[in-house]
This record gives sequence, C-alpha cells and structure tokens, in this order.
Amino acid sequence: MAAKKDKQFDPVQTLHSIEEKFEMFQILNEEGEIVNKEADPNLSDEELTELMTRMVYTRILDQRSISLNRQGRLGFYAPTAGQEASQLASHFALKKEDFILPGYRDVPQIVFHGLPLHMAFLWSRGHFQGSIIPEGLNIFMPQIIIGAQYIQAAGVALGFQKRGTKAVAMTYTGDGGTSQGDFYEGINFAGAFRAPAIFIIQNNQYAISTPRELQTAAKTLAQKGVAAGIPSILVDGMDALAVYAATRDARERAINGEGPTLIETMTYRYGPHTMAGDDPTRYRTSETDSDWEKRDPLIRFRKYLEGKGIWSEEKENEVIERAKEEIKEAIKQADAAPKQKVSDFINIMYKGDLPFNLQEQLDIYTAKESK
Ligand SMILES: Cc1ncc(C[n+]2csc(CCOP(=O)(O)OP(=O)(O)O)c2C)c(N)n1
Repeated sequence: MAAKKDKQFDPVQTLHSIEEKFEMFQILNEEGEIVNKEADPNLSDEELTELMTRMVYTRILDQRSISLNRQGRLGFYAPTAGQEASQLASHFALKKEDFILPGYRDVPQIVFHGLPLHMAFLWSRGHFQGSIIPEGLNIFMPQIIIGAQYIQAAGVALGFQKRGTKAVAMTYTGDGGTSQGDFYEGINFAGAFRAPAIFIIQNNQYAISTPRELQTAAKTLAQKGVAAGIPSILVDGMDALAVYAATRDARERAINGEGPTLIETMTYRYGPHTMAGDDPTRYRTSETDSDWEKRDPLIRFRKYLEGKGIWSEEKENEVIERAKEEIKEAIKQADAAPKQKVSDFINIMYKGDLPFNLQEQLDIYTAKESK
C-alpha cells in the first residue's frame, strides 16, 4: 500500500492542487485602482471611453426593457444589470468577423456586434422578423436551450478552421449551463480539434433559484476546462479590464491555431432571472445583493476613468439620454412591423412541398387571414 501514502498518487491531493491554481484574475479592484499592472491591457483613452459608454448604455437598456416588459410592450426578457463587464468587455475583444453564439441573457453583445435594436425587440416578442439575421452579421439569435450554443460554437469554430478563416466563435452560458451534457461535449470537441472557440461561463451565482454551491461539487467552473485539455481561467467578472484582457488573449491563441479557451467570469445578476415571475427575495438575501453591488462593474470603471480625467457626470448623462432616445426609436420601429400571422410560421419553416396536414392548416389559416 506504499502508493497510498505517497502523495503523488493521492487523488484528493491532485484535485486540491488543480483547484488551488484557479485564483481569480483581477486588474481593477473595487476602488477602481489598477492592482495588476503587468496585465493592464493598455487600452487607449478612446477605447476605454467606448467600453464605458457601452456598459452605461446596456444598464439603461436593461432598465427600459424591464419597464417595457411590464407595460406588455416586450415579450421574453432576461435582465442583465450587474453582468455588463462580463458581457460587454468580453465582446469588446472581438472583431466583426468573429461569430457570437449567445444565450438568452446576451442580447447586448449581439446588438453591439451590429444587430439593429428593433430586431432584438421583435425577437423578444417572438416575431419571426426578429430572427432574420442581416446578411454579413456573424451571430445566431439567443439560444433558449441551456448549453446548446456550446455545441454549435464548436461547430462554427471548426468551420472557421477548415476554411482557414482567421476568426473565432465565442459563446456564453451561465453557471447552471455547465451542468448540461452539451457544455461538456462542446468544450471537449473544440479541444480535440483545437478549434478557434472562446467559451464564456457567466457565473452569476444562480441558475434561476439554484445557488452555484448546489450546482456542482467543482470548486470553480473554470476547472471544468482542464478535463477537456483546454486553457481555462477564472476572472473577476465585475472587472471590465480583466474580462477584456482574458478574452483578448484567448482570441489571440485561437487565431494562432492554439485552440479554444474557457473563461469563467464571477458576476451577479441584480434583477430576477427573467421577467416571467421569479422572486429573487425567496432565494437571496439583501446582504448578498448589497455585497455584490459594492463590486459593481460600472462604479469601479467610472472611478478608474474619472481618475484618468476621461469621464464625467456630464458625459454619462449624454450617453443615458442617447440610449433612451435610441430605445424609444427602436420600439417604434418594432411596433411598425406587420402583425404576425400563423401562416407566416408555416411559410418560413418549410420550403418546397409541405406535408399534407400542414398544407391543410396553411390553407385554413391563409383563408382566415385574408378575410
Ligand atoms: C435544456 C434546458 N433545460 C432547462 C431549461 C429551463 N431553464 C431556463 S433558464 C435555466 C437556468 C439557467 O441558469 P444559468 O445557466 O446559470 O444561466 P443564467 O440564467 O443564470 O444566466 C433553466 C434551468 C432550459 N431552458 N433548457
């Protein structure tokens, strides 16, 4: 039984030593101070301002989307406040030619990739016009099936690799999503083929009401990448600079043929899971909420930019006003879309000959709708 005593062969020790390696990567602390100078991505003043602008815009979009949903003017909506650094700073490291495979909470990233906002609103309403992706825009509409986008991302990345396209496929899931089979299959496949993919896990601590601690025995979600043989990192998801730097490095590796990366961003959603009726006060305490609010991504980035003299209240108010104006316009545009017909669903789903029963239904609805 000598091997048992030998620490080298102790699986418990092996696990602990892997887990210990996953320390949280941070560049900007809660006070907006650089604490990891070597890792500072040295973004230009213009880039820093643009990133802040996008995060402020997204906070407003979230507030407006919640009230539009309450007024019955939007359909499905999954709140984003708290996750702006995880979402926008990761996207900030991408280029137009890169492909995004979002989950249902990741509307801001595809809007900043180029999806007209009124289309995101139509998608929320379940209107088919919201899912007709403009030519040349490298996105899929948000995935509702938890984890499915991880498999698709592996496929898109492999496609890029086979065509010799210098681009990456980036996808997002939540902490809960990492328990799905699709998650493991996606990262394993991409790892095996060294496909240029970036897998982001936005660990916002809850899968609806299930806390992260009950989700898995794994101490970090990032360490799940180890089994797939892919570089993995745990990042402070409230720190826009750290999220940006980690994603930029992942993109560089992918483009250089070094394969995929898994990034866990530690973050929090301030709002409910979706607007469909869950009540976060039943599964979270107000102390936990306020602990996380102190780490807010906008507060620390604002402090950092103000310290550099490149951000002000006046500037922020301009962004807020512009966001409100654009959201108002976009909802007007969404309202102007033609009322959706049942026949539309059948017509856009099938090309060519229809099965007889669907043809029957199409005839019935077409006749009804033409009255
Ligand atoms: C395959 C599948 N199972 C269950 C659901 C129902 N469902 C919707 S959201 C959700 C929780 C997801 O939590 P997480 O992955 O942590 O993402 P978050 O919503 O926190 O961003 C579940 C179980 C689903 N959409 N798809």
